[in-house]
Amino acid sequence: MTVTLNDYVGLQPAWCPGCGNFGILTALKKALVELDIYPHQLVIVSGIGQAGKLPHYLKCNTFNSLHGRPVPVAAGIKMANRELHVIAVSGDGDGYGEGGNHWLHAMRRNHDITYLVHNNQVYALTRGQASPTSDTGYITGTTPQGAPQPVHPLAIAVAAGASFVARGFAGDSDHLAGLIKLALQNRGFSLLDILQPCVSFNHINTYDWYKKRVYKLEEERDYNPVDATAAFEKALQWGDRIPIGVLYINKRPSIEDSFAALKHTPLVLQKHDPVKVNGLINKAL
Ligand SMILES: Cc1ncc(C[n+]2csc(CCOP(=O)(O)OP(=O)(O)O)c2C)c(N)n1
Ligand code: SF4
Ligand SMILES: [Mg+2]
Repeated sequence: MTVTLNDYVGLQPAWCPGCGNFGILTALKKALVELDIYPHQLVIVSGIGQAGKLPHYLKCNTFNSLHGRPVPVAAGIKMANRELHVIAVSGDGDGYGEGGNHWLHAMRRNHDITYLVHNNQVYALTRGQASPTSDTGYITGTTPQGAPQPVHPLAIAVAAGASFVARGFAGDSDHLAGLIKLALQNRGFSLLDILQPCVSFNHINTYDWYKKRVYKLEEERDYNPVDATAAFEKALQWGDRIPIGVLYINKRPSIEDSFAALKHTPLVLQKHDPVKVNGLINKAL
């Protein structure tokens, strides 16, 4: 038996018609089916926002955490049971704003999780305020004089030593599915920033706006994603041309690989000895 798209059918999405999140949901399901990952082998953890609703629309193990908090929950799940595939899902506000500190240190520690960030450059659920990735000068109710300069999430990821850094576009779900597959296959922290048009609140960064600018890195013959300096340069590129594809690969042991206690048996299957645990706690006090 193999996994089919039907195995993943969840609730009916409540996103606006035309929302970029649909392209991401389609790509994710395609990637899971092509990798033959069964719903019971997968946990998707999300935060709060339009992106945070994604796990509701799939039938698998899910955990809807707090705003900005999916990464620590996902990291804990992976530490407890490294046999599971663990995906964390955020919006740009959830991931790079409220959850920025968790994101930064999870990349540095190299937790073996895949992080999908639906980047619509706006706080969509709360009706259109500026987010950390809103372009300079972007006017909203909270930024009447225009937003300050945005963060460059991929540059931060390269600097923090994430082991896989990529960008996809919700308007090209086949290409995006390929990137999700690569992210899931990487053993370590995989950041996949996804350009996701919000048709209701972001009337600047539209499908057309992105389509005119995105280009695929794999079509650049001499681009080498293991070169950190080249990756950093690409990660800062934003404006007339925006690269999508795999920007950076930094093969190194994940934190789970570094713990001797996790090497052979997942923590969840190990025998719990309360006497030993109490002894350790008393020693630490
Ligand atoms: C601690 C906390 N602060 C603020 C909020 C209100 N809030 C809910 S969603 C959201 C922004 C979501 O933006 P983003 O993460 O970009 O997701 P999107 O809706 O754009 O997908 C905010 C500020 C909250 N729920 N919890
Ligand atoms: S408000 Fe924007 S992000 Fe939210 S469902 Fe509608 S189009 Fe999508
Ligand atoms: Mg957003």
